[in-house]
Amino acid sequence: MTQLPAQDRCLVMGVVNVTPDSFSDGGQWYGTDAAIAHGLDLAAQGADIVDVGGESTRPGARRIDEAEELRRIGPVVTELVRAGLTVSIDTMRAQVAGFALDAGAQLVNDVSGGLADPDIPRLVAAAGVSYVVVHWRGHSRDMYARAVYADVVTEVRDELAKRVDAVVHAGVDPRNVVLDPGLGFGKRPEHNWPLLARLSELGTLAGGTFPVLVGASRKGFIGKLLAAADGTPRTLADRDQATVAITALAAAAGAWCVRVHQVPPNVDAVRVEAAWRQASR
Ligand code: PMM
Repeated sequence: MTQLPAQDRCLVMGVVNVTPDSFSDGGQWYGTDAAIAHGLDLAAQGADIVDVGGESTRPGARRIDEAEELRRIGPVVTELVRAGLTVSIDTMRAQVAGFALDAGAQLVNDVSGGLADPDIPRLVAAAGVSYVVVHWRGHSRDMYARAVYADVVTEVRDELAKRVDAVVHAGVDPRNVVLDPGLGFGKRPEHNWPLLARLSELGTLAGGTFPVLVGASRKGFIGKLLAAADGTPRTLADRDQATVAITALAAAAGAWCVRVHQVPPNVDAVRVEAAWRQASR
């Protein structure tokens, strides 16, 4: 893979949500200055990549318009690239991806895998950057209506394979494709665990082998697993330890990168996993 940091360990992508309403850290880094400072902090804490997003995809979220998304991410992407960070743009819109690529972003993270805006793959192809193709069945507003699976791992693999065919057909170099099972996107808690448990199968499909990105950080299925005796989900702030556990297990299963909100303990986890793996050679 070109242009992205190369490490002999799973990479860590830090999340910069420039949104007032993301489920995981809604509003905390909403203003331009706060978001830039947060991105710089994440990089200083060891994030290999920072992922900048301006549109919340929380369950039930309604879309914002393109001008608003651009207004949110524009100065943040520009400033973080200028500071020398490896920047990923988290968007489902070609205009937004195009802006970020012109500003120097090195990765497009499209949670719709090219389904929401079919112009994204062409842009990615022209820029020659990496493209995260996430498994997705539709917008957040009513995504649970589509969370129906007979065999979630097989269906996610088959649907991702179709997306890989489509984006490669649109010109994306297969060597630049990264796959993501899309934890929580049109998936109920019980759908996410088999995808994690069989992570090593997800990267091999459509006749190729692809790096896999895992975005489990603070998600609802962790909150449900760790719910109190009365069923109250574990609070967002107290899901980071379990996120770190998933990071270690995902790295051991061969994940290329984990997307997380709290960087330091996840960097420790991938370093532990790398030392463990190297010692076993
Ligand atoms: N999850 C969210 C947003 N972007 N991108 C990728 N590649 N994979 C994910 O699982 C993913 C994502 C939603 O979480 P957030 O509100 O914490 O950003």
